[in-house]
Amino acid sequence: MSNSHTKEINTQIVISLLKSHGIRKVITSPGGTNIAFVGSIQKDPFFEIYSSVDERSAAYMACGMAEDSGEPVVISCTGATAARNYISGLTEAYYRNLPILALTSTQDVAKVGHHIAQVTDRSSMQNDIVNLSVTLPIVKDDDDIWDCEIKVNQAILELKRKNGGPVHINVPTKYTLPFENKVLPNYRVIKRITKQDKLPQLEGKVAVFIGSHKKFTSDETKTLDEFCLRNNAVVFCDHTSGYKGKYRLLFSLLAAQDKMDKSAFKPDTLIHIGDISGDYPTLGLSGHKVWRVNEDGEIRDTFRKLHYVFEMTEKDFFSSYCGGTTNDDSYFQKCEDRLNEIRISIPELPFSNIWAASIVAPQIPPGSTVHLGILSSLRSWNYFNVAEGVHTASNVGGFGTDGCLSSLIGASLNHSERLYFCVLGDQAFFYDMNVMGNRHVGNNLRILVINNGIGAEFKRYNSAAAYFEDDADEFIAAAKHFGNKSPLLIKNYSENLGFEYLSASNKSELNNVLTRFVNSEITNQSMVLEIFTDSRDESKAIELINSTVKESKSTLKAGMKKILGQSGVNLVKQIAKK
Ligand SMILES: Cc1ncc(C[n+]2csc(CCOP(=O)(O)OP(=O)(O)O)c2C)c(N)n1
Ligand SMILES: [Mg+2]
Repeated sequence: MSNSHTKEINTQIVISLLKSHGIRKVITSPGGTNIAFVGSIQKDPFFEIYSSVDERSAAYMACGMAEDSGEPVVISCTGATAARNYISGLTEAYYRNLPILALTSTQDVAKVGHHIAQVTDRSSMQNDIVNLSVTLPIVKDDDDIWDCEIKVNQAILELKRKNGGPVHINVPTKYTLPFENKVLPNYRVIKRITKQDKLPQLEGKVAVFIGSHKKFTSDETKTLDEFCLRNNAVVFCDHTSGYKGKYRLLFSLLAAQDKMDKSAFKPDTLIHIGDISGDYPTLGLSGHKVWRVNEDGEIRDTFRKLHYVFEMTEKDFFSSYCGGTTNDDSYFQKCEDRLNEIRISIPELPFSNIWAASIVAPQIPPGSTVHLGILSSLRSWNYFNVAEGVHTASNVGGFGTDGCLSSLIGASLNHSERLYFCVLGDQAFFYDMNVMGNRHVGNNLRILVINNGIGAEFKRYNSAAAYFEDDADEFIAAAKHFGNKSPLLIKNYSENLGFEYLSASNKSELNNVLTRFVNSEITNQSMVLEIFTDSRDESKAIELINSTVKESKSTLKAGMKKILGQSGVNLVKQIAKK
């Protein structure tokens, strides 16, 4: 019985992370729902445990203990009205920034409101009792484990954040018995590093992943370039990342390869900066450990591998790691060489958004801006570079099909002497077309509409909707709306609003009108270029470009073995046979 612990994983995670963060002091109050926690720690010499029947008193004892020792103190109580009695002590802690972790146990929160004895609703907190309140799930799968790890780390880190203060974790139990004698598993610890802290050492191959990002200043670019030079690092970018420095790799083309072993290109440490990214393929190349750098200091675990969050500016972070003397750029060279090899091997693609991107992207005049519609257009253009001096953007904050043209036009009003391009699908165009009639619209717009008469995103060979084949057309991909690829609808609408209209239904027609469309001079009228494609060709083009590299089965197997080990390979084989 000595030192045995609960099988309930949510509580295991709390205990494991209390230990990892060095939190020892606990004041428990008697009850049934906190048996999982108290029964697990009561014989554990790591913890220093006190008992208090009165929860109000426990919370005030914690105030005194935390103030006197400078250490965080955990208070643990059960359901019924127990947690209500923490309120006065937590109020004291809140106004004095005392690090108290109120761990309130409960039956399954789904029972709230169903006249179940002892189940009370803890879903709303008074404004001035804790700085953060989280409720853990009962763990049923890996997603629940992840949810618990993040919430518990967040709560524990909040105890000391800024001036520090009380936090609340609500943890449900199923009264699971028996307890186990096995060693308590380790769960992922996330640490927050500020400018005052000692910085951890960078390990292994280093890549920087930039999500959508504000434009980089030349000073910021210089600092990131210096960081890469000193650490043999690379920068994974897409058209929303804004970085144009020396170590930029527009990596989607390599990352999207379905039949390639990409393990050699994965970093050991990935530095994550910027916001949301639509570069799905590169998001899959995260390597082993992720460090997030952002002044907001928030735990944003995009890759589910976060180990540190650096609450500081990117410039402070990157310049702090420029001490070394390495001048090695072998990682960058290796990535760039492979990327270039793939680029020149791209097979002949059918007439499609991707094919259009391959010929339009390189011809966008420097000094222009390009707005890319989500998801197909951004993905298509992420395979290809644009000239230096072309600014690219996409509405990846909310990934709406609804505002691409409006955002373009808003941007274009800033500089009437600059060209603003946009690439978007038919559904996105028809959604937002009224803005083309806005009276402020100038003659600096070039709008490329990929009209495939459907949400081709849902006709992709690797989309979940592919399961339904043609049955996806009517409602999932919403085919045949808006004139069903009418050759006149967009033409008449744009011309009546004073736009010049161009169109193409195949490669040679597009080649014929392209010079006009990418003319670097501002002409008298803004332009619309509508291209008519077929969603089957759209899907085929993605499939073809994603299998530009065709590695032999044995190379792939060797790569898989490197990542998964022999037992992992066997497991994959078994699953594949089913
Ligand atoms: C406001 C909004 N509604 C729905 C969606 C879901 N959605 C994502 S892509 C897409 C289809 C877009 O079709 P289209 O603009 O024709 O581009 P295509 O995929 O055909 O290139 C839809 C409906 C969304 N992202 N935003
Ligand atoms: Mg479409």
